[in-house]
Amino acid sequence: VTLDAIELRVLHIPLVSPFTTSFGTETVREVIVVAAETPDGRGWGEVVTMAAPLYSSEYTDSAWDVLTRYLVPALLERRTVAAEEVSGILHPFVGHRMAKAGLELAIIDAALRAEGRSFAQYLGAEKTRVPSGVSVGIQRDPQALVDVVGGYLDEGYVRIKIKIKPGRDVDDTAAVREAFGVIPLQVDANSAYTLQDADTLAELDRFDLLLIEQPLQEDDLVDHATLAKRLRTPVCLDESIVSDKAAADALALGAAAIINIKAGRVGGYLEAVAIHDRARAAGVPVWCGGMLETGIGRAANAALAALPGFTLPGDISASARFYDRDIVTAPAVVDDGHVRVPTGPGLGIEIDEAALEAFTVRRERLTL
Ligand code: OSB
Ligand code: MG
Repeated sequence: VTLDAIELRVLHIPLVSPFTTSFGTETVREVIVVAAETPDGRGWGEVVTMAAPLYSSEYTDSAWDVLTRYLVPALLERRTVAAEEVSGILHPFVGHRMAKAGLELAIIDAALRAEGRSFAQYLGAEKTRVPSGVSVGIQRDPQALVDVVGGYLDEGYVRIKIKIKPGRDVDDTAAVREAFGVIPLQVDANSAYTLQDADTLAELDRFDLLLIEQPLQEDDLVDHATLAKRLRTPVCLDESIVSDKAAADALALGAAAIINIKAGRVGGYLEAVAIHDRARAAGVPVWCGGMLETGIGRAANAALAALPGFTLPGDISASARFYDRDIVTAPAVVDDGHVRVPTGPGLGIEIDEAALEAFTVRRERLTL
């Protein structure tokens, strides 16, 4: 596509309820939206950084800085870029994978809209709808957690993931298991433990969980492999899988029996497909993670999750699980436990310009 300009915005979108993980509580989703302006129209992307560097080293202002000073100028200088060239052009800049991913998505969307081709088809999707799991934050106490989980089960979610942290693990998991029986259930620690906690984590074995997600730190690949030998529950990595190379290393070490794929965390949807392909060849199941995406990222995730190696339900929930008002005209819904894979050109979404404006707290339009 030919790039006329790239517009960046920071949005503040209120959450329907606070979202608490082992690393903090969010009440507003601060997110960067990217619009790639071309002669044929705009393409949309979303940078999934959070406001503070608690989940990963990136955060809103680091992404804004690297985008405005380095990444966007490098693309604008080329004037015309193919979607598949973006990661190579941005490769000299170390790290900042979420920033790169959001920018790449906007270019891919612009290119596919011009071609009239869907993102799902472009990625190699094989399904028309994907099973919908929900990620449930830490609540006031186990009974409150049971109440919230019950609500999501009533809405049709086919898999429950609960967030855990030290002191809020075994009892919370036991409460959900006792209340609902043999539902598909998994836990996510967001790096809150160390190898010293192996005995506590082994207590979770009795709940027959689908997996335990990211118990240890991002760079603890060897410790994850050691922990995996002590647990019956399969170890799934999220934070640690920052690239296809990291995925290769994790598989070689036996650090991951399952991989959570998030395009932002790995630097883009094309890198995400590479990890999918690698895991599939190795017989390792993958599922699509989430980052409280707006309708832009949610549409892209649904397409990614429709690839054949995504054999476990992802964190692919309805827009209404997080937002009263989204920035797309037809926010994702859960129907019979599934979300539809968009079929329109590009991401197959239309931006609700009024909502976009209403949530914008910062904007900059960059040109050559
Ligand atoms: O660890 O999967 C995670 C949200 C923000 C940061 C990290 C994580 C999450 C979630 C929410 O679990 C997933 C979703 O968007 O539904
Ligand atoms: Mg996670």
